[in-house]
Amino acid sequence: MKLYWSSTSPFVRKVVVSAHELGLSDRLETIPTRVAPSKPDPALLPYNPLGQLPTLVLDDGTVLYDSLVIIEYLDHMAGGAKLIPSLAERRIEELRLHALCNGFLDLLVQWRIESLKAEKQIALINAFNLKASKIWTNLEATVEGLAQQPFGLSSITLAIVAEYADFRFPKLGWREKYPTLSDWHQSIQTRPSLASTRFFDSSKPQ
Ligand SMILES: N[C@@H](CCC(=O)N[C@@H](CS)C(=O)NCC(=O)O)C(=O)O
Repeated sequence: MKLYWSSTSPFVRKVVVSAHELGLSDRLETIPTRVAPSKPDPALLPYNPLGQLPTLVLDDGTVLYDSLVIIEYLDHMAGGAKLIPSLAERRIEELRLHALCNGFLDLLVQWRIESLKAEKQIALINAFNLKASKIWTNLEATVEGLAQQPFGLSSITLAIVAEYADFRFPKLGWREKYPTLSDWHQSIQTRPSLASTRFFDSSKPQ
């Protein structure tokens, strides 16, 4: 399977960490790809008209996106219900928490794009700040319950929120403000799936 990949994409990382947790990482051939909303990659568009990463091309030519669909597919390949529970109540809660964490990743990616612009929209930055503080507070209250659950889709996505915030927003200081979340992340960050897939900026020397 070919995975259109970038070392800085939190959505790609969800897929790579999930594959690792499921014992499928050696089945992924990664295709390094650079995309930005203003710079679609012409080589990716024939597979994914959204021009987004991650995109997975199966050996029979079937194309899958986005990250949630790819993870659901990998979970089925591994026997099912390993990362996403099958029973309705647990499944819905897992998907809701994933939606919160994944929406936070969307916000953080948009925030970074905006913060790199010469002329920033202050109203947008203010809205990002407001929503981020509400989301962190919600996650701080939720994480103790999450720690009791198997390490699945929502835990993976939350771990990536924490690491993406450290990677792209090192001055945010979220660890001091949200200590339960920070302690949880410290307790899981040595998992091989996370330790072997850290973010890195390929445009800078390692
Ligand atoms: N909902 C998608 C979001 C994917 C996404 O936003 N990927 C970014 C890279 S971090 C991208 O491809 N951006 C380029 C674009 O939107 O044109 C997912 O979960 O896979």
